[in-house]
Amino acid sequence: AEFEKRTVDPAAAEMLTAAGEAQILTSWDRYKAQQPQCKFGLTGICCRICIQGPCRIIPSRPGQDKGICGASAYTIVARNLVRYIAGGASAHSDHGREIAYTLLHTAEGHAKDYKITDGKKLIQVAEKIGVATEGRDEIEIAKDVAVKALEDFGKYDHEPCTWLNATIDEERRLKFKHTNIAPTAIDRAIAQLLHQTHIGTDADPVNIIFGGLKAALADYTGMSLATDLTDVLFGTPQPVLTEANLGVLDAEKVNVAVHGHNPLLSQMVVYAARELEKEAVAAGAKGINLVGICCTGNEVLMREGIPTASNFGSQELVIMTGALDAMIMDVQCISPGVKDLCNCFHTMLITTSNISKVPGSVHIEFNETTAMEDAKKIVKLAIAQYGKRRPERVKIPQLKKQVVGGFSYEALIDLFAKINPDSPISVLTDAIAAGEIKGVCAFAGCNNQKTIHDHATITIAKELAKKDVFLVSTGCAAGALAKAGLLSTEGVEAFAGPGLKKFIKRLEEHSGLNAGLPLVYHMGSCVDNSRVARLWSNMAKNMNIPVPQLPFVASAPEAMSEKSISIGSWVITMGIPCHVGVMPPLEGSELVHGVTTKIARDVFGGYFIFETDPEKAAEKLYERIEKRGWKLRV
Ligand code: BF8
Ligand code: SF4
Repeated sequence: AEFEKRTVDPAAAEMLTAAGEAQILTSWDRYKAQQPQCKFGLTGICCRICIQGPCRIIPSRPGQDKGICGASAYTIVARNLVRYIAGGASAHSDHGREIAYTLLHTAEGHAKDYKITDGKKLIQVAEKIGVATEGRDEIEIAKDVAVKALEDFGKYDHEPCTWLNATIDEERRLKFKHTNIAPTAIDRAIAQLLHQTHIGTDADPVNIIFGGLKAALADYTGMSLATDLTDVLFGTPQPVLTEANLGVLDAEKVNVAVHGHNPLLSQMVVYAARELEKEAVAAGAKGINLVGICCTGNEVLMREGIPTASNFGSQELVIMTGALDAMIMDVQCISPGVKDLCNCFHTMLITTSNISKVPGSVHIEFNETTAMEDAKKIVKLAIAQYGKRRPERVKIPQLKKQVVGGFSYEALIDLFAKINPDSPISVLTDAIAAGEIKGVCAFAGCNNQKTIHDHATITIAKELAKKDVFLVSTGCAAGALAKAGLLSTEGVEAFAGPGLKKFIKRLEEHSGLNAGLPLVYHMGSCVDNSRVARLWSNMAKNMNIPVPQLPFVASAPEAMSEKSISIGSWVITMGIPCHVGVMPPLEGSELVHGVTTKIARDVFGGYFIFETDPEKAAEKLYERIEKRGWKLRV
């Protein structure tokens, strides 16, 4: 019963009990040990930007109502907030840059293990960004597309980034121009934001926030090109049947987890594991069982149907099963605490990126020029590790749910086209106009120890489904929904309201798939929130309204990372209300809080809704959907 307060995932609860009995500490214990957390930090009024600090603001105390340099609470809160965006945009866009380099090197023949898998997508992307396609072969086009992508990082003209400009409508183009927040180069927007928030540069909180929004749109740019080019290299996801939760581990096979974000690695591991199946059998196993954790797990779930073992919050507990032979990590959201768990079991932690190492783990540098060789080396280590597994310590919770995933924007459109081939998106927008479904909510983001693991995400999704809201998801939110069975037809039966059920069943009848359609549509990893943006922009276009009038909302019920803050920030900038279920550190300034929740609404139409109670959050989100939908129907 105690663990009910920690997680609503029964498999995670089982493993937490086991960890408790074995006196193995996890992030749950460390969260507790951190209490109480510092109020100055929690409300954003601790400044450590220069080494005169830390300066902590007490508004009521003369002299301490400002930092040593004279910075007010609003300056400090704004600076701290936008520096998260700089961090998030760096992570997402650097990921995008690696994909772009690999596409370039593939076209130049230096990355021989990669190829252009989706030529159709390549042509579409080329046309979108103005690269000539007529009479040219794929390699030439791919090279130009990759160069254009790389230019978005550092071009020196004053035009907005190509991937941004090509994917927004005229109304937003003008809005971003008038507010001067369209980035001209991704790296510049991030570097400029760090400059802007250096001691003694910008003290104006509103100006600082607008600088933050420019970096957030740089984040969007990097994500959009990452999704596009990954689809070109590995294929655009199509509906796929798989499973989620710890029950996907197989006691009789070599269990290998890919963890992190970069599909350049995880996709190669998928290929390598297929080739090395026989070696696993020679080692006494029944084969290789590849599972995913976090977003790289989402990447290979979407394209290859690789099952999900866990999301961010329960990553350590995959090792707690005693059945994981190797955890292969690349970058982002890998808790260093996994190494402590590995030390208690036979699990080998393998790092692969030169910017992402963990002391005591095995490092196999992964290079695009030797990708397959590297991936095989890694998988072979996992196979060798299998022999060290201690069967008496294996305890796999027999819990898993079916997942129907793979809903890229294209896959959703294909699904709609079965009903209306002339205007597929109308299938969705007509249903909204008719009131059959009320609108769309996109779930994104993480797990956060400040919330009960998976609880808010699942609760809000169920509430909105009941009220006939069409649901899509990405990232670790999708992981939470997957483990709860909401990415399967089981979810439709249990939770869809009458209108939503009718809508999904109508799609299902025409789908031609050999599985029922899910309640929530998995659109991919966190960078794939670009797919979600594509969905709302094409819905708005089809309905002939600007995005801020669309009954479309977003929710990050368990936001945690800097990346989730940068995503949320571009989401509101695009005109979408965005709920966040964890209070970010900005209560130390009424002004900054007001800008993100109110002023943003006047300027962009999108704004943050901070609400830590999931039931209330669902009500607030629904109210926004209703209001926008109602305006459309009168
Ligand atoms: O990019 S949802 S915990 S894994 S940040 Fe991280 Fe958050 Fe998960 Fe993916 Ni996204
Ligand atoms: Fe203090 Fe100003 Fe330095 Fe921040 S920048 S630590 S408020 S002196």
